[in-house]
Amino acid sequence: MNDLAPLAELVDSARAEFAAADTPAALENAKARYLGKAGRITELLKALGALPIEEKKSRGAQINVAKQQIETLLNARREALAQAELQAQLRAEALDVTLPGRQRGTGGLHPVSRTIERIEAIFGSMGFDVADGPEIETDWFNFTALNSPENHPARSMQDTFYVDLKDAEGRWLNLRTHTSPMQVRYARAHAKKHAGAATMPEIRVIAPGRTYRVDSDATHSPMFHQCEGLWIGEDVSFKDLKVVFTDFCRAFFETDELELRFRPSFFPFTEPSAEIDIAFASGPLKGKWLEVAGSGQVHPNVVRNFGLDPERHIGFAFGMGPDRLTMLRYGVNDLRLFFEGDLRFLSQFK
Ligand code: 2NL
Repeated sequence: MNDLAPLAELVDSARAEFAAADTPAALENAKARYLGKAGRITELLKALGALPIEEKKSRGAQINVAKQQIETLLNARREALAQAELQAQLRAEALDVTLPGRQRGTGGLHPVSRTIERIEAIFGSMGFDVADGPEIETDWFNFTALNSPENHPARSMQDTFYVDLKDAEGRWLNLRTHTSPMQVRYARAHAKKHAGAATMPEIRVIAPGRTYRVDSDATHSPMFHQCEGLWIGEDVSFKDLKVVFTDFCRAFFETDELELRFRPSFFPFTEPSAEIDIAFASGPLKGKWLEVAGSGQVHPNVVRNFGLDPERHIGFAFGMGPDRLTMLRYGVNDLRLFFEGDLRFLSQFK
């Protein structure tokens, strides 16, 4: 009896079904149809029981050969599907190592911060300390100590930002309108430290920082910067102010070719007072007088509020705007650009 032909066909059809199975699950289903409990090979083996012993042996051997061939086909297909899955995963996770790396942007100092650092370095070289302190001030430090009259317009809500908090005297706190209150704090601490001593070291300090006024246009920002300077000693005069400020301007603008003009003015906290103008001898602003600072001899009432005797301790003070100095130095004509935080503008100063 030749039953080999149907067995060969069975192996061929298993090969075709395994090849058609394109997922491991489909392959296991196909396997069940041949080798499972009710699979075709299993059925054939079960049927052996009814045959006589000699036939059972030879037929059984034939079926087992077919069974082994099908198992070999199954394992080959399993291996092929596992390989295909691995290759697909590798393709999905592929990295292109030739792509350029992600850039990490470099930061930079704000142009106004650069100006303040330059101011600190220049005055530092002349022996000035740098002080900083609260941006929310009391009425006394911001106005009264600086000889500002009780009814001065600067104290009005139209000019000054008030905070919904009161100090020990029941007066509203404000956002400091200048950095002078910090110098008052510094001078008072200095005077207290040396109280009772025969001599007191000079006060030489600058106070840079944020200041606030109710004002907003191309040349005024509600938040702006100020840097004030103070030099108090026993014989510090207006002449010293002229020397110090001239040296500062030459260092800051990196030229000796500039003129300074001290134009009489008025501030409550100084007497006499002067606006300081400069004019460059060359460049785009040649010959044009530019106002860069206010200044003067510290008013005796203010010296008294430092806790010092104005008959003994005298000196000068000045105040300037680092924002305006930055505009002058870089030729920027709209102050608001500095405070909008647009990196396309700011990164040009790195
Ligand atoms: C201006 C005017 C000035 C001062 C600021 C000052 C500070 C103390 C005592 C006396 Cl503690 N004066 N500062 C003096 C004169 C002018 O600034 O126009 N700044 C941009």
